Order: sequence, then structure tokens, then C-alpha cells
Amino acid sequence: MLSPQLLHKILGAAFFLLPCCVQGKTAGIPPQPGFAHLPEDGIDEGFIPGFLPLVDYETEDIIHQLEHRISRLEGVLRLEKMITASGGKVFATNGKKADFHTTLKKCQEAGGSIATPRNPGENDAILYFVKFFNTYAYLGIKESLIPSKFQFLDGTQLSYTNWHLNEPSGKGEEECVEMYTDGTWNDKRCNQNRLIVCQF
Ligand code: MMA
Ligand code: CA
Repeated sequence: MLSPQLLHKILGAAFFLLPCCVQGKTAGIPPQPGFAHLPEDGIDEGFIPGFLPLVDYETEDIIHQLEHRISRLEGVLRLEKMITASGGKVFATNGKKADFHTTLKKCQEAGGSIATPRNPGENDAILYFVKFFNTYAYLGIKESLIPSKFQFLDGTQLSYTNWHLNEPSGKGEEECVEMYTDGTWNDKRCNQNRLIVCQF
């Protein structure tokens, strides 16, 4: 257990070191606005007179290395069909089933949210898992206070739908939405076990 005195010292050191680490440098005199880290030719892309550059070259290099490593990992996950992607969104499943509320929780715990298709591309990316596991999946769409009117979980209105013929049919009795194995949607009670598909 840390004593309050030690904690105070560590915090003091952390605050002291903060300017150094933000700039990726050892502690010293902070660079003057407008004179920071210019390359030899004196031209700095993204340089705005009077402002410090957002990141220095060392930090930029680390960011590029991390981007490269992340894109390799994404490549492997895609190759192994463990994730699907559409636009900037990534979808994934653990292959397990749960009711709607448990699905919300599991996705949140993983740092994502329940799969919510906003266009045909995203619908297809989710459908891949529904087909692969031959199991319907709940979507991040719920009935509003107006029966048969569905909306995103944040309350905003749907800009894209893919209802199955004659759906939604529950008229207030089926508040959740599941995806069928053909990619169409059905309003359904929220207590069924469906494939957990999350978006990140
Ligand atoms: C089930 C249930 C409904 C769906 C109909 C379609 C009988 O109810 O899944 O949500 O609309 O089937 O026939
Ligand atoms: Ca229905």
C-alpha cells in the first residue's frame, strides 16, 4: 500500500515529467512557439506560425509504427475471417449466444457496442457471421414509444432498414430486432438467445 507521502512524491514527479513526455523529450526548456523542431531545410509541413506542432517527428514515427502494426493485426484477423469491416466499422463475434441485454453488456465490456447496420455494406458485414454460425443476431435497434416505429438505441431515427416481408409485426409486443440468415430483419422479443455480434 502506497503511503500518502510517497503517492504525493510520485504525483509530483509525474507532473514534473509531463511536459517532457508530451513532447517526447527529456525535461528541458520548452521549445518556443514558431521555432520548434524545424527540419534542416526549414520547411515544416503542417506548420502554423505561432502554434506548436501537434506532435514532433519522434512521436509521429511511433504513431506510424503503431499504425503499421495495427493494420497487420487487422489483416490477420480479416484473413482468418474473425472480423468483417465496412467503411470504418469493424464487426466481430465470439460465436456465443445471449439475450439482448446480455449482448449489450458483452459488447460494452469488449469496448464496443451491439452491431448496428446503417447501410447495406454494414448489414452484409454482420450477415457474414449470421450465416457462418447459422444463428440469428440481435441488432442495435429497438422499438420506440410509438408501436411499430423502430429507432437506434440512442433514440435517433433509422436512415436505412431491411425489414423482412410483413415485418415489423409485433405491434408493441416485440421490442428488439433480429437479423435472419438472409440479412432481413424481424422484430422479436428481447429474451431469445441470439448470436452476439459487436461493432468496434
Ligand atoms: C414469429 C416471430 C415473429 C415473426 C413471425 C413471422 C409467430 O411469430 O418470430 O416475430 O414476425 O414469426 O411469421
Ligand atoms: Ca416480428
